[in-house]
Amino acid sequence: EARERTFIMVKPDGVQRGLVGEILSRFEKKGFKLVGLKMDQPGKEQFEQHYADLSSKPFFAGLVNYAASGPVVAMVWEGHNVVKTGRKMLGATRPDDSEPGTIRGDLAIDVGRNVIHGSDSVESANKEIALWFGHENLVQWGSHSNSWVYE
Ligand code: YYY
Ligand code: MG
Repeated sequence: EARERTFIMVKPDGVQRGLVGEILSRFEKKGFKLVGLKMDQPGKEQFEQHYADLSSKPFFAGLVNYAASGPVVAMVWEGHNVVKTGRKMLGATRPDDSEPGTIRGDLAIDVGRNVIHGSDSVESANKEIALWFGHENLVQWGSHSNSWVYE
């Protein structure tokens, strides 16, 4: 059956701070299936597209500079309700509004260094997956855990 997909990215601060394994592990342990993974350092143009909806915000230029300032780790995770659940796992945009137990609540302090990106809707996820991977480049595989994760 077709399951939902979301785009998750460890931003440059998360990579520099050695948080890639921790973040990947949270999604993996939850039971979601990894179907795309790459380290990348694209130019600012890609982040201008990725964050196009925010182009009129005062923090846009700083956000794009920061995002392009070092390597990121991009992932696509698949599973039931993964977009909404992924956002819950991230926490709020502002780490000081994020509950302990969430990625930003546990691992970040500043909104401008909040370590991770996650798609905010299925529609955004589809756009972001197309931009970063291309849907045809994701890996389709059968997880042996499937029948132990889903009833
Ligand atoms: O989806 P999410 O990352 O939680 O927040 P967005 O509203 O899409 O903003 C993207 C990104 O921009 C956010 O993760 C940090 C940064 N940002 C900021 O630096 N200052 C703000 N007031 C709001 C967002
Ligand atoms: Mg967003």
